[in-house]
Amino acid sequence: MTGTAESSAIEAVAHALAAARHVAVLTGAGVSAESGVPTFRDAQTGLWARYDPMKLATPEAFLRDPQTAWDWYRWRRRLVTEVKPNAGHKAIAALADRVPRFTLVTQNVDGLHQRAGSADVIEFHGNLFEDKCASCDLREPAEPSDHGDAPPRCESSGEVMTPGVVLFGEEIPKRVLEQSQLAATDCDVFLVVGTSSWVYPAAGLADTARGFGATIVEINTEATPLSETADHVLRGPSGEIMPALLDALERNAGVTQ
Ligand code: BJW
Repeated sequence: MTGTAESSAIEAVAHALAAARHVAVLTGAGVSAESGVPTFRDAQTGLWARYDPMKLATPEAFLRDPQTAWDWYRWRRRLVTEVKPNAGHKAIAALADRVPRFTLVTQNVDGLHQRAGSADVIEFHGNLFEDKCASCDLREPAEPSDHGDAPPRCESSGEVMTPGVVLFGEEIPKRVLEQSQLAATDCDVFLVVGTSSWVYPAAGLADTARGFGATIVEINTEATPLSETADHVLRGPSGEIMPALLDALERNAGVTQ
């Protein structure tokens, strides 16, 4: 049991999960923090201490200084290949098998949910291991390359490519947005795990879910704009809270069988 969230709050959420027909989960960078992937708020470490990640994740950064933007994304690609999914990712993957219907929407681009065993993950902000051309829409798997290598250019348009992620000011792919909104309107419990709930339209999914009657649960180490309105707030690291929730759900199932 985690020493942070109240055990009564964990039991209450487990109870809601046990009764749910459809559980939807929205995750953010905090879920990968315990694997060693810095969050956006914490990302100004070491080599990158001088840079604001929120400014690097923009089309303007790629226009102004593509080399620096690419060096940052290549550094992150390398980092992510060197880390492993943590107990939070694994508990989310296991939760999918404990409820009748399950949807996982992640803002993360690191592929760690899939490596933990989650299937059909909706990648709201795309995937770090693709390159895309903003000019002709060509997408291709990322070539392994190093810090300092020239930014990749599209073989069709000749333009500098960007990683296959959704940068600030870019549109969320239509199908991804529709699938996520559909899950938010249909679920009975909406878990919001390890996200600052600042970045839209992802942050708006909790409002949609609430509007359609879902129980909203926030799992986060810190307060966020969602904390005030969530039905339950489980304060603590997702690598502790998610396994504790899963255990409580199993106990609940044992009692009701
Ligand atoms: C833990 C933990 C542990 C730590 N356990 N927890 C409405 C109002 C105002 C502005 C807008 C609006 N609608 C749209 C906008 C503009 C903008 C926006 O939202 N700006 C805000 C900053 C205000 N949105 C956009 O630009 C979006 N596009 C758009 O709206 O397009 C419209 C359009 C229409 C038609 C034509 C064209 C356009 C796109 C947003 C794309 C965001 N992209 C990024 C980069 C992705 C690629 C990459 O990874 O590099 O996505 S930015 C960055 O933020 C990344 C993340 O996915 C996203 C969210 O961050 P996240 O995951 O919440 O991380 P952090 O670091 O912020 O928080 C971590 C949390 O974890 C913290 O709360 C910690 O406490 C917690 N934590 N350890 C549990 N162990």
